[in-house]
Amino acid sequence: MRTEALDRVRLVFTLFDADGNGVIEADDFELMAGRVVAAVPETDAAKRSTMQTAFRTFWTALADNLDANGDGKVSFEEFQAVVLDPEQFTAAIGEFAEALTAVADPDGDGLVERPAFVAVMTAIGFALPNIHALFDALEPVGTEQASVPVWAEAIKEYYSPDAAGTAGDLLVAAPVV
Ligand SMILES: [Ca+2]
Ligand SMILES: [Ca+2]
Repeated sequence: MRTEALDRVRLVFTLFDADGNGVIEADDFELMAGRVVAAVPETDAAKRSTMQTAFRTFWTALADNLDANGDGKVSFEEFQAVVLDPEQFTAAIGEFAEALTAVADPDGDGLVERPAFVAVMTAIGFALPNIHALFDALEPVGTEQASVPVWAEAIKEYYSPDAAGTAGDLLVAAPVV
């Protein structure tokens, strides 16, 4: 496994453990979905509902594949297996990425404005300087809008164990002050 992938796994585990109790559970995904919905209040009910479903599907895929001892919780030790067999999560991650980015694009024009991008990524738990660095990497210079499909691809790539030097690594990098 690449170091970059392990760093991402560590960060993703921390983010997914939304209530910070040290394990990932169904409640964490409900909490995260609620935060994202609150971050983009202008998004319509259909997109919200699709996103909530995608978050639940993602949790189910994680639990089915990673909860080795069947206690309904995914510990960090269990979670590390995500990078050993990422293909099992490709479909769930794809659905998650599409639904999450759609919520940040309420008018559905395929572009996300910086404030909506920042609101959603902050709701997920990323650090502000890293969020802006990722937006700058995705955005055609000076437009203050990024492509929603390019963002969704960056999310999918983020989970790839062999990827290095990806835009998503900007989320792991130490915040630039
Ligand atoms: Ca938790
Ligand atoms: Ca477990």
